[in-house]
Amino acid sequence: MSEDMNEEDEIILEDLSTEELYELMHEDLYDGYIDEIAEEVNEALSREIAPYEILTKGLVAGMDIVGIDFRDGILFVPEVLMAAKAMKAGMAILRPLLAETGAPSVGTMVIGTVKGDIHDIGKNLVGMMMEGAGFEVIDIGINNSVDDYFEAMKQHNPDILGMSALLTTTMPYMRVVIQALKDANIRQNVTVLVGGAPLNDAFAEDIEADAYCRDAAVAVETAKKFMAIKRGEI
Ligand code: B1M
Repeated sequence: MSEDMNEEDEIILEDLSTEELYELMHEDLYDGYIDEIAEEVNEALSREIAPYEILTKGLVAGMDIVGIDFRDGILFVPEVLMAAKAMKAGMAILRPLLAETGAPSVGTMVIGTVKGDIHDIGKNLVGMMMEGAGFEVIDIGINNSVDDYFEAMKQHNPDILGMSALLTTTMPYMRVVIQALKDANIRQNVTVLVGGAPLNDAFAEDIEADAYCRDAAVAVETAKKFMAIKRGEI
């Protein structure tokens, strides 16, 4: 997609407008250029652009383009993995800044991707944003069975259980986890929030989750709302 490395090397980031910088980030994410993405995120930060804007307009928008070409058979798994690595490099720079609120913990969340599913970028993003909003986040990673969720809940007694699924074949596992919570008579102890590209409100309602969260910002808002209800504030 982008020019060869020599031409790429000639680009002087400081000379680019912010829109051009975002476009370059989209291209470099597409090409899986880890170092370049890190430099571009740092350049954006040096312009005092809010970390959340860099995340959404630079990284997430770039990953959307990767997703479309993956769907259309233009990109394949190895290239998408490289793009994912570049995205993670950018997110690693932004993570502490997004989490830098200094606020006391407003609640605890256990979050993990469900069994059979190894997608973790969206989940990581939700975790970062939740930390940024003052939540204590326990990220239990990918491919989680009912037992994994139960173990984490036993250990951390969270206010919120977050589940992520990116595949139409793995999203039904959320129902399995919620049913297991009911069977163990602990469903009422935790707010269950679910998210991931193939989900929607109707699915969340059908599986009896407390809410579907379209993106990380909605996850934060929704979690805060449920915490306020729990504390009897609304
Ligand atoms: Co996969 N993949 N993938 N993939 N992959 C999708 C999901 C797909 C839609 C691509 C496509 O066809 N267009 C498609 C699923 C189709 C379907 O099920 N209908 C797909 C497929 C088919 C597959 C494989 C089966 C491919 C194969 O092997 N043949 C395979 C499955 C592996 C497995 O899990 N068992 C596979 C593998 C991979 C990679 C390993 C190469 C890589 C994952 C790397 C990683 O995550 N470490 C990958 C990627 C990167 C993608 C796409 C391109 C990008 C996903 C992503 O990171 N998006 C994706 C296409 C797409 O979604 N556009 C695709 C960016 C991220 C910020 O968004 O994850 O949606 P998202 O998260 C958002 C919201 O959804 C929400 O907030 C996040 C932030 O705003 N959210 C939550 C997510 N989780 C939440 C949890 C919450 C709340 C909100 O809890 C409270």
